Amino acid sequence: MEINIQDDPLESSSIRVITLETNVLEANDKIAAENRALLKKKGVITLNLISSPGSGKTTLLERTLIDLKGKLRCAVIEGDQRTSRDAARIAATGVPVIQINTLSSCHLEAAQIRSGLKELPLDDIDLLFIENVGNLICPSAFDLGENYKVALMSITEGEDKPIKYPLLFHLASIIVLTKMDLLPYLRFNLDLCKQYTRRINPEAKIIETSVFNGQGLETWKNYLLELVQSQ
Ligand SMILES: Nc1nc2c(ncn2[C@@H]2O[C@H](COP(=O)(O)OP(=O)(O)OP(=O)(O)O)[C@@H](O)[C@H]2O)c(=O)[nH]1
Ligand SMILES: [Mg+2]
Repeated sequence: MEINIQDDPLESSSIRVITLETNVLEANDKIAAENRALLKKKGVITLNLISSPGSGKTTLLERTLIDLKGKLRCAVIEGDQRTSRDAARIAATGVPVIQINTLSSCHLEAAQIRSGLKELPLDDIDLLFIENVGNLICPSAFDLGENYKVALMSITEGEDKPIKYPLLFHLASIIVLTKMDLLPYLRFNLDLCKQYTRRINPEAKIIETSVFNGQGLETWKNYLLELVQSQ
């Protein structure tokens, strides 16, 4: 049945929005597939790190990159709405890094990653981290061509985030709880958080970490090494 868009302006506007979103995502997915094929050809494993702003993505990366030096050849693509502050932090570790500023957008898109990949020495990289724009919702919808999505959640955010923002936690292969050193000072129910997470994603690996006291970092780094070695 055809909808007469003149009769129902509300209906017509919602139909147009859905069509636009579908087109945008289809175009994005096509480029993401090309990125994925290129990365596979070059033997690069790629992780897309997604979380709320300030949950500790860059801090975990800084520490990881320093610790993995000499074991894995890493690179980073940083996504932020503005500034190159995170890229400067990563560059200080000596690892190749590209900063993308998304300006008005709240997530990275595959075309931006395609541009970033052109600037990186892919033949000399084993593991590529993409730090997405700090946002728990939008980045999950946009495939970038990564092998795995990594959801980070700091325990200061409250244990209910996995059920309130389920898409990311559903899609993530790895869920990293950050800032575990703060547990004694918070009213954060770790068991409940894990129960909520398992409701959304029974399979994902959950790693409890703190960059400040070192908790879980060996598990995280061993996981990364295994990912690369098993490809
Ligand atoms: N207590 C504690 N604080 C941490 C830890 N890791 C990071 N932080 C603090 O959390 C704040 C944000 O850290 P970032 O690494 O910049 O967070 P981010 O997720 O990269 O932030 P955006 O890129 O802006 O989304 C900083 O003040 C860090 O020092 C941790 O393990 N424990
Ligand atoms: Mg950051």
